[in-house]
This record gives sequence, structure tokens and C-alpha cells, in this order.
Amino acid sequence: MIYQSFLDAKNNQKKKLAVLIDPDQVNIGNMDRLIHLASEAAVDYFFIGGSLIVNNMLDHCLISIKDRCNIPMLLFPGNSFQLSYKADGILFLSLISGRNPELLIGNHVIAAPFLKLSPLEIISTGYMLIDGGTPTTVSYMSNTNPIPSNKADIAVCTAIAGEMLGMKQIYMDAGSGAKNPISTTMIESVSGAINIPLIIGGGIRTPEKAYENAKAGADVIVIGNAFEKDPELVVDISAAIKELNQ
Ligand code: 1GP
Repeated sequence: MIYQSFLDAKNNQKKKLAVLIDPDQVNIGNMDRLIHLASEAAVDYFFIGGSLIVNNMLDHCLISIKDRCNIPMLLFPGNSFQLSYKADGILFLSLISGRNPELLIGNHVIAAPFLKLSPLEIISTGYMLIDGGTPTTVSYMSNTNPIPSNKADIAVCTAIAGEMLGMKQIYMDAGSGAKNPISTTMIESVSGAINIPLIIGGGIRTPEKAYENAKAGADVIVIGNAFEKDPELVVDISAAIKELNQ
């Protein structure tokens, strides 16, 4: 079970690294090199998805990764069209920082019968969008406002509510390409308030920031843009996070 690995990591204070692959952005011709680097960096998970996928490359991307490595692949769907049996599991996201009923429960009802029959491991995830200093695609597409970056109390209450509602983990995201990643103050506050795994992403571009965020209480660090722009960086980012695992 993939979720068990999240839980074990949290309980044993072992930090994990996830790489977000947007099927629209990834160069499939470059896949050998990307997977080689991800394997060398001992990446723990691939998250696969994007706010919009316009090129119909999802299955192709999943197959291409699966052919080359055993790193678990979790769908990170921007909408209910981004489902595929070719992944290993799905982050079943409820956008709990927003007040858009379609993204709290509506899309889930539509996807439920497909997922029920699927072999995918379903991991219910409270997804919280935090202001990263610039309007993001996810904020526009979801028609929701992010939580202000200096309002750690709102983030804490939202995460606690998500845990009480039975969500298995919390994903706090400043959005892909965020100018400002989530502050360590907010990560510390939220991590101290919940007992479920905490995933942090959005705008993390350096090993130092990844290390800081993991130290502040992130159980899983996600990088997307940084890997797209400079894939070799994943090796240093992974080493920085895993320094905390020794
Ligand atoms: C976005 O958290 C992910 O949902 C990753 O963000 O692309 O900015 O690394 P970046």
C-alpha cells in the first residue's frame, strides 16, 4: 500500500520526495534521462497531473514511466477527466481551502463509480491552496481564493477540520510556479496540529528551501517546475531532504 509508506515515513520521521510530472510539459523523448535522474535521486513518488491537460498524453506518460522504473505513480488530477487505470493510485483531492462545492464533493461523485471499479489505490487528501504571491492556474481554474500566506491560524483550522473529516493526509500547495513557497512558520503550525502526513509543494526550487520545509514539518516535499527546468537539480534536492533521515 502506497499510503502505508506515507504513514511509515511520518511515524519514523523519514522525509520523502515526490516529483510532479505534468503530462503536457514533459518531453517524452527525454524520458530515459528523466527517469534515470529520478532513480539516481531515489525519488519516492511521481505525482502525475496538471490543472489542464490539453494534449491527451496522460496514458502515454504513465506507460512511459512504468516501463522504466518502479517508482509509484499517483494521479494528481486537476479535474475528473484526468483518470487512468495505468497509475498505481490517486490523490483523491478535496479542495478544503476553497468553497467551491464541485471541488469539495461534486467531481468526486462523478468519479466515484469509475474509481470503485479501478485497481487504483484511493488516498483521500485534503488539498489546501496557499497564496504564493502570484495568481495561479489552480486558483483561476478552481474559482477559489487561496488562504493568505500570513494566516497560519486559518491553515491550521482548515487542516484540523480535514483530519476530523477523515482525510488521510493534507497537501498544502502554493501552486505550481509560485513566487513564494509556503513559509516555514505555516508549515510548523500545521504540522504540529495534525497527526496525518503533510505534503508541501509549490515554488520549491532549491535544495535549501526543500530542506527548510522538510525540517519545519513537511513529510513529503513536491517539486514540479524545478524538475522540468533543470532535471539534474532533483539529485541535490533529494540529498538535502534526506540529510534529515540520517
Ligand atoms: C504544484 O506543488 C506542486 O501543485 C509543485 O509546484 O511546480 O512550483 O514545484 P512547482
